[in-house]
Order: sequence, then structure tokens, then C-alpha cells
Amino acid sequence: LMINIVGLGYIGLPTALMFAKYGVEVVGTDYNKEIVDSLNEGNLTFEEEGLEDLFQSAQENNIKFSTEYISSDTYILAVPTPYIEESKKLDPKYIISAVNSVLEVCKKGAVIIIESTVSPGTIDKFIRPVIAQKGYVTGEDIHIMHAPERIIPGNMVHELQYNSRTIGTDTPEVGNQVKELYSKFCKEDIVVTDIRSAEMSKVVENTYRDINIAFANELAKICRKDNMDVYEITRIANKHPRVNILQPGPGVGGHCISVDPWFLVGDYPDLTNLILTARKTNDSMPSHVLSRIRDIMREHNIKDISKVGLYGLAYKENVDDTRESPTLQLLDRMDEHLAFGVKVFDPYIKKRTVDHQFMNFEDFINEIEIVVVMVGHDHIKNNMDVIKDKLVLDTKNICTIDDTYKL
Ligand code: SAJ
Repeated sequence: LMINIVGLGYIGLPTALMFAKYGVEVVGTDYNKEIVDSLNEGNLTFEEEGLEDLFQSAQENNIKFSTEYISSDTYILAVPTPYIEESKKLDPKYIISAVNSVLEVCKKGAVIIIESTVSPGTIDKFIRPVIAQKGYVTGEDIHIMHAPERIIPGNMVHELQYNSRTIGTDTPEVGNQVKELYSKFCKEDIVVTDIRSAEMSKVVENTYRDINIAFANELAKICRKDNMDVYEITRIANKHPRVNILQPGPGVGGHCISVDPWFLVGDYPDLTNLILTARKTNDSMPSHVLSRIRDIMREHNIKDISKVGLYGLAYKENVDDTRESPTLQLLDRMDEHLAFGVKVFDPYIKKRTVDHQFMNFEDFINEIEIVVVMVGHDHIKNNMDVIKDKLVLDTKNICTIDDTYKL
């Protein structure tokens, strides 16, 4: 048995390493030569807890990386599935092209497992026709499956092994073989179901979280209006056995929770009032942060935006991923003068990714009067004494110093 894993990003790479660790012959394929070269030279392409050790074990078991697709009987596709800005619908171009490339080289009877999150109905609408066009019969020549990934950045290596997962298939017997395969490292329940249910349940999970975060964010705004303490109120409310309110924050970033609900809104515009409102609420948070920054500047008579520093550019704590990050959303909403003037620091981001004043921690701290904590990295938790004499806007409620401003 050999698995060709296509797409060596945040999902494909840990999955490839995990299968290799457990003794499966694995070739990881990515069209990006830089990623492939870096991995072949023994250098990981992103940081993630436990990934170095996993890489070590996978290398000992001879994992290979290539820009080519390999002739095999099992494929796992973990390629991006972005949405189209205007229509809010999924853009299937990367999965279509990956499936096409697989069909060029795969063996008869091959299993193609799509792990990328897709909008419900995508496989029927876009993937089956691609397979049929080549003259293959699904369920005989090719087995198409959907096994949506569920791992959370920051805890991926653990969750790969300890999250339950889903396998959507037309043919339960073959689905059960794939279940066996995943159970080499997945110690939790693996549910075999139909493809549409697998697609839908994944999008529903992320939408559920988006809505719950939106509720927390709306509460934060209500509490701000009348000077109530949202953290005290949620702490008390959460003591109720059936209440579990999440944490408000500067916005919802990442490539999952801020994207997947749009698939439902795009496909069911008349039926998704709640989902759309939640999305808009979460998207409004960076502007709320901006108005809080203005409040503090006014109160302290600070007129110069270069005295303001945004701590954190990643989309959440202890990761180096900046996709859809609240800080980038905030910079986007500032007019040019503000966006160029404000200072930015993130210990996980080494290079300047956008046009703003990105600097090292020492200069950052020395030059600013207001620290806006946008991300709760452990790094800032360990540097409370460094920021204790500044004005601090703590959007994540993680600071342990007196008199900080909150959302
Ligand atoms: N956030 C809040 N308040 C909270 C929790 C999160 O403001 O109480 C913010 C975070 O700061 C971040 C965003 O939401 O900006 C999303 O972070 P997250 O940690 O909730 O989730 P992701 O995007 O890192 O990963 C999610 C996970 N989905 C669920 O928990 C339902 C993960 O299991 C999925 O595998 C992943 O999406 C994915 O790839 O779909």
C-alpha cells in the first residue's frame, strides 16, 4: 500500500507525516517546488507543536516529497478550497485540477479521498463529472470519498490522533477499508457515512463555532455600551449547566471558520439569516477595536498613530498562520495614513508580509504608548512586566496587569 498525499500545507503535511510514522509508504506531492525542496532538505515549512518530532519519525520511515503525482491506489487530497468573493460560493478549481492530475496516473480501482473542506454538494456537482468525463465509473474504476479534516492549528498533532473523524463514501465496504487505514493513527471513533452528510457536517461544525463566537462578540459590544464587564458576566452565566459562552475577541480569522459559513450563505441565501448575521458580527470586530483605539487616544490626548502598536499578526495564539487574521482585517480597514503609521509586531512572523511598520519587540515597545493585544501568544503572557507601564488594550483578556482597557 502506498498513499500519495496531494497538497503539503497545514493539513496535508501533518497527515502525510502521521501516515509515514505509522509505517505506511507515503509520497507527498505539491506543485510548489519551494515547499518540496525545503521538505526534502529536512526543513519544515511552518511551525506547529510536535511537528518536528513527527517529521523526524516520518523521515526515518523514508517519506518522500515530489512535485509529481505518483501512480498509486490511494490518494488523499488536501488542497485549498477558497470561496469566490462576489458570489460567496466555493471555488473548486484546485480540487478539480488535483482530481484531473490523479486520474492521469492512478491505478484502476483507486480510492481518492478529499480532505479539503468543500461546500455541500461539491462532489456531486464538480467532481463526479470530472471522473465521468474520463470514462471512469465511480464505485468501480474510481472510489471517491470525503474525509474532512478536523484538526485545530496549535494542537494538530494531538487532534490527528484523538479527534473522531468522518468518511463519506458511496461504497461502505471500501469506506470501511479506508477507516482501517485511518485507524492506524486515529484512536477515536471513525464514522462511515454518505458523501453529502460528510460534506455538510464539516461545514456545520465550523458554522456552529462562528455563530457561538458571534454571540460572545455581540455581548462584548452590548457590555461596552453600558460599561458592564463581559468577562464577569460570561463567567457567571457559564456556571449554569447548560450555558457555555465562548470568548469575545478582535475578530474571527483563519482559513476555516471565517470561510465555511459563506458556503451555506452562498448556496441558501434565503435560509441563512442567522449564519449571515453571525458572519457580519464577527467581521465587524476589527472596526470595533479601531473605535476602542480611538477612545483611548482621545482620553490620553495621543494624536500620533505611530504611538500605537498592534501586538500579533497571526490569526490566533501560538501559530504562524496569518490567513484572514483580525490584525490584517484591522489594517485593511484603516485609511492609508493610519495603516502605514501604526506599528506591528508578532514573534511568529519573521518577514514583513504587508506594508506596515513591522519591527522587533524591543523597538516596538520603546516607540509606542498604546499596546493593542490582538493575539494571546504565550510570548506576550511571558512579557507582562515589559508592557505594564504602557496603556494596554487587551482584546483577548489575557493580561495579568492592572488597569487594562478591554474590548
Ligand atoms: N476565537 C474567538 N473566540 C473564541 C474562540 C476562537 O474569538 O472563543 C477566534 C480565534 O481567535 C480565531 C478564530 O476564532 O481568530 C478561529 O479560531 P479557532 O481556534 O476557533 O478555530 P480554527 O479556525 O483554528 O480551527 C477550526 C476548528 N473548528 C472547530 O473548532 C469547529 C478545527 O477543528 C477545524 O479543523 C478547522 O477550523 C478547519 O480547518 O476547519
